[in-house]
Amino acid sequence: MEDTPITRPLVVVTNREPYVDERTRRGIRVLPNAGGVVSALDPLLRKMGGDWVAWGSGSADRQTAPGGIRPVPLKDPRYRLHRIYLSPDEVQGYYNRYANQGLWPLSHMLIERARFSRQAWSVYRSVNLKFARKVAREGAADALIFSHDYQLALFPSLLRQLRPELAIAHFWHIPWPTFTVLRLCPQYQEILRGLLGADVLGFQTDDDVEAFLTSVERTFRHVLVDRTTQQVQWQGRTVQVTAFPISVDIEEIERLAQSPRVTRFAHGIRRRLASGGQQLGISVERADYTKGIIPRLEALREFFTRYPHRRGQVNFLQIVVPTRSEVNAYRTLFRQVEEETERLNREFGTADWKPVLTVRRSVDRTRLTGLFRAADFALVSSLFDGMNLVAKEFVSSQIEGRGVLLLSETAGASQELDAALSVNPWDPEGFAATLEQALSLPAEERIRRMQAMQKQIHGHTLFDWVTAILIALEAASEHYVRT
Ligand code: GDG
Repeated sequence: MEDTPITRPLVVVTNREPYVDERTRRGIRVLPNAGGVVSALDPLLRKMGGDWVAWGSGSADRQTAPGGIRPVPLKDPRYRLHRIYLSPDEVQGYYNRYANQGLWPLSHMLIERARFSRQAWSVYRSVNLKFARKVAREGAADALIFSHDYQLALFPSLLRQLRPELAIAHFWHIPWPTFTVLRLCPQYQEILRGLLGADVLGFQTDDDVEAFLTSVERTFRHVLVDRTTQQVQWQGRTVQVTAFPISVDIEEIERLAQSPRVTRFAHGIRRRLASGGQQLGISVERADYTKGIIPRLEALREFFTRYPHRRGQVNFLQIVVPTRSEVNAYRTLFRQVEEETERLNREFGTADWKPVLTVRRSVDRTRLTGLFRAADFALVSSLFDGMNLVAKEFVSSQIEGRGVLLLSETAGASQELDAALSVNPWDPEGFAATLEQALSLPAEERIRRMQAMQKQIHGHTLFDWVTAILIALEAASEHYVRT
């Protein structure tokens, strides 16, 4: 990234902030946000410098950001974090309700879970306007504005109205639903208009781009949509709609995976497994219903039923990180996972073996990388997933190439990682059979598959993702700067 061709000032805009400052009895604690979006953008801004606008959600956030600006890092700052403060009602309407109970399930095509209300919509709109006003006040004329995801769908057009000359790229991290599903959202036309305020609209896969272009075509009959160039002519401007599959910093992960600490940790796990002749499987995700945790437990039940010789041989570790606990559906899911796991363990477990172990909190990056390195297989069972970074992180950590990745065919990552064994989370019997196949794969075949996927990720890193979007944005917005 040192040799990044980007020279214009960068402003990143996200819902979540990269660092949350929390007041504790022992003073202020800085909590880095471990989500996919943030871990992608923080290293970039640290290298390039710039500004990041986000919701300040920490109890000590005001204290560490005099005038709303918090330097990052606090000592020897590399970039500025601009915090936007939201009232409890705003958080409820904009984030918990419209974004997380409406757009999130809709985009993952789990329509029975989607709830929309005009009241939540109006709060969603006003918070998007708050973000737009902040950037409009402070953004330099030649700045590249890079906004993100389903919480800020209206931001591009609201900012465009306030500052027509600004260059705006918006990246949609989750799937784009088919038009049949999209139109169930009462405000879908406004959502489309909101996004079309950008110069560059990025999606994870070509399927998402195709679904988005179809939505535009079907909604606005007279708008010109060019499938070859993937451009939409919108209110006298050209909107470039392109797939930019997000990725990971594989070199950094490899460095960490080979570090003495991770190596010691991973070897320790392997020694314990070898003494019992056992294999280790792993899954890691936020406790979100889109990740297919319950279907995966069903597949495991099927697996231990159909292949009884595997009982006592396979240890499965599921890391389930609490998330969005203000939303009912998430609390219910967390309980269901507990119940289903206990049931499975009661059914198959013995005095000295439990099929599934659960960790119910976030695990630090060093341990996580050690577990990824040591594991014999990983299960990514998403019902729908924009990309799924866990799949790419697992592959990047597999120094010995021993592990097999079982990857849901409905996760964006499956379009690139074609040497994974693909599973359908809706098909427990097929899932179980594929797990049996994975456990029986010879070592050379495992290594061959893993190396093919590692090569693929080396060719498309996180920095390639960011650079491609910003280059497209510079190109798309050159005329604003010239005129
Ligand atoms: C959205 C889209 C898209 C998780 N548990 C722990 C932990 N994590 C880290 C993972 C990974 C990130 O959180 C999760 O990213 P995913 O991509 O898997 O999933 P979402 O959070 O749903 O992300 C998704 C992504 O945006 C980026 O565009 O790929 O499709 O839904 O980095 O490692 N990290 C640590 N401990 C944990 O316990 N340290």
